[in-house]
Amino acid sequence: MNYQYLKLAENGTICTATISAPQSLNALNSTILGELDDFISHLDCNKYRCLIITGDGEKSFVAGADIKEMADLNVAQGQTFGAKGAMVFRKIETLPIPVIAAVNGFALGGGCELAMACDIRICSNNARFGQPEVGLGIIPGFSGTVRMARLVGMGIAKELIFSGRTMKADEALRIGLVNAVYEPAELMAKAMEMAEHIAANAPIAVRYAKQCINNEFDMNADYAITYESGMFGQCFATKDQKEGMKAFINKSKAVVPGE
Ligand code: CO8
Repeated sequence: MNYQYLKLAENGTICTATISAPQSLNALNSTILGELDDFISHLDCNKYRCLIITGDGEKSFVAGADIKEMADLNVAQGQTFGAKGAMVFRKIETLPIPVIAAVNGFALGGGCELAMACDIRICSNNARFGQPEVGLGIIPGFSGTVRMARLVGMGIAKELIFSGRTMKADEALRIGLVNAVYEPAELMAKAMEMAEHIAANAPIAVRYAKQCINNEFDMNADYAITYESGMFGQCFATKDQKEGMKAFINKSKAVVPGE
């Protein structure tokens, strides 16, 4: 896969996708959204066990959707652009394998929304998060009003989105928007370490766990508990479960075949 704005790298079973449009601080134009869509749609989730998404350079993860491209849109075009971003981000959120956002600077507007569509967020101490859309006369349009409240609670989400203010990494950590903060030079190594840790586990079990957490979020507790029981049962159809438990009982190290 060769893209203009997306740099891809692989390290064993870990894939890293770097959004690269440094002249606009990696702002998302429709070409980049199209490339992300193509990449996510074709990613081999049997080969890779974890995906890391980051931005090129030390200054910015993604500084938002491309304001220059949006400036002259009409209502229908605005809706189409919003829906395109939302659709791509939903594909990321529901990708079978875990996705880590390594936020290496500005994550504003669509950039914060992209990070929130990932399963886990870690960031550098120079990262800045925010949904500044209302200052531009728009609202978050790539599902920020949906995911922010779910991640940090409705009161904090409303304050952040209504004020449009930018938040530093330590506050993002405090409110639970990110899991950990690192020195900029350490960020990618830490993301890789986390990805390798995840990838060392039984991949089908990790997928089922992601599927459960995503799908159960909107279910009532009774449905959710039943759904989890069903998925739990499915684990016993895997070789990984047989190998993993046999290794525990034999006091040996589990080598899970991923089947
Ligand atoms: N879109 C387009 N270009 C951008 C963007 C952006 N979001 N952000 C930065 N750039 C460009 C700048 O215009 C500048 O280009 P040029 O050199 O040609 O003038 C270049 O990147 C460097 O930026 P700055 O000179 O501004 O760099 P600073 O270090 O001074 O400032 C900031 C960095 C604070 C990040 C500043 O660039 C900024 O405020 N950027 C905009 C942030 C923003 O408002 N993001 C939200 C955009 S709206 C959005 O994401 C909505 C998502 C949902 C869309 C739904 C569609 C309907």
